Amino acid sequence: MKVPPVAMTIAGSDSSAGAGIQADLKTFQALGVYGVTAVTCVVAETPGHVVSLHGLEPAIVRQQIDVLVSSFPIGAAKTGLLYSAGIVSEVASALREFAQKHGRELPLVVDPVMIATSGERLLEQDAISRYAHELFPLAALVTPNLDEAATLLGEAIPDLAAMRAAGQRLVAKYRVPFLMKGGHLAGADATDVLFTGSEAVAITAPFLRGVRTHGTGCTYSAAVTAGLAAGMSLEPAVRRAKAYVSRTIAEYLEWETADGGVIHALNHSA
Ligand code: PXL
Repeated sequence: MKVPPVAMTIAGSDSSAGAGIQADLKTFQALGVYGVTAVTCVVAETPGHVVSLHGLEPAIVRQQIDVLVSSFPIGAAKTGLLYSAGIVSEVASALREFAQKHGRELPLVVDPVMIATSGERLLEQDAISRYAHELFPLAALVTPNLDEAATLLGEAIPDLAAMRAAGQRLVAKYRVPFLMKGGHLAGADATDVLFTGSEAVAITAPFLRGVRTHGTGCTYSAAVTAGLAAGMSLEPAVRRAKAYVSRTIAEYLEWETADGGVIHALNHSA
């Protein structure tokens, strides 16, 4: 008999399986954690193109969370694409109720997914302020990329110095740890900075050119969640997650399409 750690993802379904709950489950599995899912929306897409996005009723998302937390010994959870303001509030309410009932918070990684790597908007505009007021206070870690951090602060983040300043401000404002993901700052390295309030720790890996990296954000936050579910503390969980994501990118998968293009995917067996 085996008793693996359990992690819950609350996120959208990506038909191409590179991002969303599919990426989360592959990541949990690869890191020895059993994953359970609360689906928020269904996205019909290929890695470069979102065709349609259909959100579920907040009550349906709530039912999935409630049935999971009342049966599985969930060690940590993450949120990915939450789609609407109503879902953000419902998720926050379910997690607050969990904390009240159990006398402890469920370690929560909040990946504030707003825009796809391909540029399409995924989150309704009015959901952003709900994140700040309702979900961030419950987080063990928030993992914005530079575009998401810029949206949260209302200003551009053009370089590493601006990223460091932005991280300090986000931590001071919301009083929870932030992992600022600098992968979009094209340079020789992909540098992220973990802000815990007392400290700012840079975490770096070589930047790999020419790979279409749909799903890296989901994979990264899922890998951190897997670490927390297994009892790791925050910084080691983030360092291991960064190494995991880098591996899935370095050993990427590739197919040719009928029209002569290529599709890339992260390799979770790497
Ligand atoms: O990569 C962001 C993302 C997250 N979640 C879902 C997605 C996407 C990108 O397309 O479809 C469900």
